[in-house]
Amino acid sequence: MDFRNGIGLRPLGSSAAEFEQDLLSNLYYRRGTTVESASAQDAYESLVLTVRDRLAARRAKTTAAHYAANPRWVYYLSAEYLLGRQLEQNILYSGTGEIATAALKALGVSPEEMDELDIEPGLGNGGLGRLAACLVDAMATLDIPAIGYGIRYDFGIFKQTFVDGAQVEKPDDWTFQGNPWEFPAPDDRQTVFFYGYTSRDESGRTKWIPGEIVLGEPSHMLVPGFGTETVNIVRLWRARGSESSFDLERFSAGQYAEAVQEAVRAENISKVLYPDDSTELGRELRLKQQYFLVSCSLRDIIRRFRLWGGPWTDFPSKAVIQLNDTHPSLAIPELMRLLVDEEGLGWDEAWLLTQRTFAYTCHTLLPEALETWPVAMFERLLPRHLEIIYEINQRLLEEVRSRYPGDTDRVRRMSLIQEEPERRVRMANLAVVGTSAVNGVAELHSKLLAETTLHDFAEMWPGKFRNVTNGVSPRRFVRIANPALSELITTALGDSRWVSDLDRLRGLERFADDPLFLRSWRDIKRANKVRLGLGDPDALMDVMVKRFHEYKRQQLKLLHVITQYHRIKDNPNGNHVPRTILFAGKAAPAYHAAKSIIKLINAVAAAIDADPAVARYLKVVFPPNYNVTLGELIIPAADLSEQISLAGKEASGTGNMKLALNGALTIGTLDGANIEIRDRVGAENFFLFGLDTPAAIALKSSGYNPRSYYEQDDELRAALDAILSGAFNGVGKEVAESLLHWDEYLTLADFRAYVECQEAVDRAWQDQTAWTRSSLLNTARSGFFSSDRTVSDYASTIWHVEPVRVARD
Ligand code: NBG
Repeated sequence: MDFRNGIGLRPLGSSAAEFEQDLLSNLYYRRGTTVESASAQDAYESLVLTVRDRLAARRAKTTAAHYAANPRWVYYLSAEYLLGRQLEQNILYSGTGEIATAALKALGVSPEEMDELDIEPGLGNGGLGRLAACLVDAMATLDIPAIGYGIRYDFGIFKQTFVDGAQVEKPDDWTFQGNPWEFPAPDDRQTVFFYGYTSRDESGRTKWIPGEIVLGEPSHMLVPGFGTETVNIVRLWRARGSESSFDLERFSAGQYAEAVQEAVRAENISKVLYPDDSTELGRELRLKQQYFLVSCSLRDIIRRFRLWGGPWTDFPSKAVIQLNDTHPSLAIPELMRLLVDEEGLGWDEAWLLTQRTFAYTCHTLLPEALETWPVAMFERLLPRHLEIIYEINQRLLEEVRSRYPGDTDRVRRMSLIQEEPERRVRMANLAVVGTSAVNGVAELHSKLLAETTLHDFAEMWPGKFRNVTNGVSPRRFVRIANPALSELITTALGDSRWVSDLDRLRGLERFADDPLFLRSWRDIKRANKVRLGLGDPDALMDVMVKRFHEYKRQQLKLLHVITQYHRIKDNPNGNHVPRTILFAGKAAPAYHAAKSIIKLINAVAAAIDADPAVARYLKVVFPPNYNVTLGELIIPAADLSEQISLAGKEASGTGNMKLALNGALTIGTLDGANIEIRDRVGAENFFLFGLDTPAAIALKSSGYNPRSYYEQDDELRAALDAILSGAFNGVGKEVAESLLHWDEYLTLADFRAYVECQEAVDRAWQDQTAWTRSSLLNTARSGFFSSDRTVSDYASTIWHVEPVRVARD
């Protein structure tokens, strides 16, 4: 292999003329068409190739620099990536914006038309997948040698449509037109085993004799750094049958389905992203996906390790593997299997290497969201891994017994195997035991993890636990999403260094009392509302965008909307602050309670629209199919950011950060990263309400009775009664019933405090100068929430990696 990659290549020009020349060459030679007959798709793909080539040249230089440095690499394993559209990002990162726009004129198309053809790869569900994308962006920006590994699902997160207000899911065939951004690398394909049995040879070594063999074929997408030459990659695996999986004999005999069944079974592994981000689906195919990702990626990591040679003892100093939640935690027994069974290392040595190589990020607190798998399924699908897990467990429990003699309850809790009601493997316990660092994703979350969900482990190994507060990409969510604001910030600060050094936003504080500046700030917010095109741009834009989950409490927001509706109806000539309430987000297809809430929101929106006396002051909009692209339009237009989860339930939230950075004021509980946002932007620029975590726990354990709130609060009762009486087209009675009888997430308990806090929002809105000042201060003081800061925290406290700079030409 030649690692002087890229050296000696003809450099790609940086002038408009050269870009245009390359664009036309791509049109002729790669698309096989001409300017006269090119379709929009032809133009788009030629443009992609022209931009991509410029990044590919940097990629080659990056590879060469990395190879020479032989550094410790970060391998980020994640079942999900929500990368967002690539075109605008890659044009920005390659610095080709102006020359691309000029060149497109030659083809008679606009950059906006091209963006419309750029399909977002929806390979994730929500915050966890988008966080993975923000982290790989930051790793490249900080020149950290890294690869993100994931799955190239044929179908990403479903497309959400509404039929009579109800969510209906449509498949997301995101590669229908192909994906011009990716580089297939079939020569790096890997072989993955499933099922079968184990046996021991004469020397006592275990061998796994598989029952099914599947191929994993990688392709990668480029992950450029901003303001640097580094281009990293995400490598995504796609499952396929082996060469012999097509049965020609059967095909010839007319048994068409049977002829391809083996290949179809293999390909199903990477067919769909599971549309579920909090609860375990309990399906074998999902476990198969997880093992598929892990097995392909580890073999690839080892292949790369071997390029340099070196003994296994060096492995942890060349690779740190970050597990994004428990989905890839099978990597722990898989590395043990490779080291012990295939490489012949002793258990103890292999275990030390394994622990030193892995680190684990936990993204939840909900116990029901911690993955477990039935032992019986494991035994069938991954017989050798189950043996290894038993061995790890035996050693773990020995240690627990010797540290805490007689504490059988603790042994039961810490075991990797849950015994009742069904034997299951606890993946979070495995991930904690098999790694050297475990982190939560916000201060409160990390604290609660150590005190509750993972308490026994934190007590036994306190040094393993830490916090790394999440962050978001300032490129994606400010520079690209909000170009007008970015320009204003750059002008105010004198340069654009803030884009990769977000603490510089602090410099905006000097303008907090400058009326002209505040005027421009407000004008941009208004223009962003016009760009979004939903609701009156002079109304307060009140935004709740996130997955639908009862703990996030969209139902609380909705009860406030109904209350506001009633107040306006009762007093149509009152002094009401006009608001547009924007909801967006998807519910897991099998999550009926969340889908009922969606349907009810749409019904309430329709009732309000139909009532002209109310519609002047209140409008509810619910654009379907929330994704990164839609988020980039909505977030810059928001005045108010709704972060109203029950305290102690939202691990972090990252939408809260994106909104604050774009100058929205938060109304929120003391949950997740809200706490840190409030600490930074200042309590006077944040609308706080509701129970805190200890109060929520105390209320629950004292025997919470939601009905007492209903009985004592007239407005709450009126809102729930309206739903129960069928006022919204008869929709949503089950939502109200469930709140009255159960209300798992204390919605009714927080209702009054929330409504009063919304009154404070209305009062604050009346003074536009003060509001705009707060908006500016939210942006100025949110620099901490850059994913660059998150990645440098990981790099210094967990990964212990150094940047490798790629020289400019
Ligand atoms: C989610 C949390 C969010 C958090 C993201 C990213 C899962 C399992 N967890 O609060 O619910 O912001 O992870 O850390 O999807």
